[in-house]
Amino acid sequence: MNEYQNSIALPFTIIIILLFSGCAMPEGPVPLSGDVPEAEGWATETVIDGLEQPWSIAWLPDSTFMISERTGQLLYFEDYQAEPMQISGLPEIYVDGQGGLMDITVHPAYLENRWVFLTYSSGDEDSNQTTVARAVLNVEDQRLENVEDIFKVSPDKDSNQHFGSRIVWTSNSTFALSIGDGGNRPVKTEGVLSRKHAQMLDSHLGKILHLTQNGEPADENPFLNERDVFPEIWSYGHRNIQGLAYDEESGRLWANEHGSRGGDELNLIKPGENYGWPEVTYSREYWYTKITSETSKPGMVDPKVVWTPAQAPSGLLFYTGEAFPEWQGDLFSGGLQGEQVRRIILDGESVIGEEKIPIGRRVRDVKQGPDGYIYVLTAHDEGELIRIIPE
Ligand SMILES: [Ca+2]
Repeated sequence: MNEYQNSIALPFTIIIILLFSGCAMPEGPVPLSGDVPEAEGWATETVIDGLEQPWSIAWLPDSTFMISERTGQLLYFEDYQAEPMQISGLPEIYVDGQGGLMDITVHPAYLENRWVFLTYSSGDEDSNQTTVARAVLNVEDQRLENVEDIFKVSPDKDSNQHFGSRIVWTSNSTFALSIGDGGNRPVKTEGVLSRKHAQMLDSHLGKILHLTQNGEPADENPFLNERDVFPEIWSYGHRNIQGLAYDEESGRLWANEHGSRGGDELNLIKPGENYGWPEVTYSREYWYTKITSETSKPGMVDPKVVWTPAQAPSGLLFYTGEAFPEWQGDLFSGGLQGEQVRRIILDGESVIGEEKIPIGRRVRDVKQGPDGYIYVLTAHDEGELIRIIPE
């Protein structure tokens, strides 16, 4: 080792120690959740394989189901053994980076209106946005009809990152919709660092929105009559939410949220509240410098769980099924990076414990099937539908 090598070796060693020790992570009022015990009494079975980057699964009232693939296909399955049928009539989808065909959901009164809703990235690399489309599903012909873009995010952006894009129904005619902040530093939108849009109330980026089935702001939204504020906003200060769950009994809305490096969050969402990004966060830039030294501030809501190291959460379920009576009333949160599902044990609004269900593959979506089992989609090119059943 010559003198020059020696002079860079020591600082380099210190950086490596900091990177792997975790001791330089920001301190704050919420304890960091690292590894947790494994849940008991479950087993997994692969139900479907060969899916192309599946993003979401939704069942129709007759227990047939659809799976969206990010690369732009919507598949319909009559049962778990059947060959998939490709549904035609989709809108033109901008498939790039994190964008493409994303969430798929069935209207609560589907038997009356045959409506399905999907989220996708529209536009092109210079100008794109998350869009919600509503369509009538013609099952006989495997076709979408009367396809209508009922909501488009504003402003347009030119990155292929952070589309957010989960939908969860909050009543028979309204839904919450998560929208990402638009991209990592140094990505800008309309001349402003994209992440700063999360704190801007005249931008949909970095928000949870609350819409009617026609794409209008819902009646009870917190900012309906304020000047220069987008009336669709339900909560703000979010980075990128890819998991939303609604507890119909209590009316609680839960969201998991990607941090940058570490600092992923579980939040209890209340209307009008600020969840902090990027003013307060437990996460760091991907290259490890601080985003901010603050993890908490008055007027901003602390997360219920902070995942460091990152889970990269995607998919969130509030479980009510009969297959796992002990798990009723708990949340199940998928992890792309974590390659597991986290059981988050709830007592009302409090998190009282956490367990893991290792999957060993990147988890994109977590849903409860009509049979009460938990279903997991893995995000790979050769993605799978995995069923979690009692052992
Ligand atoms: Ca936050």
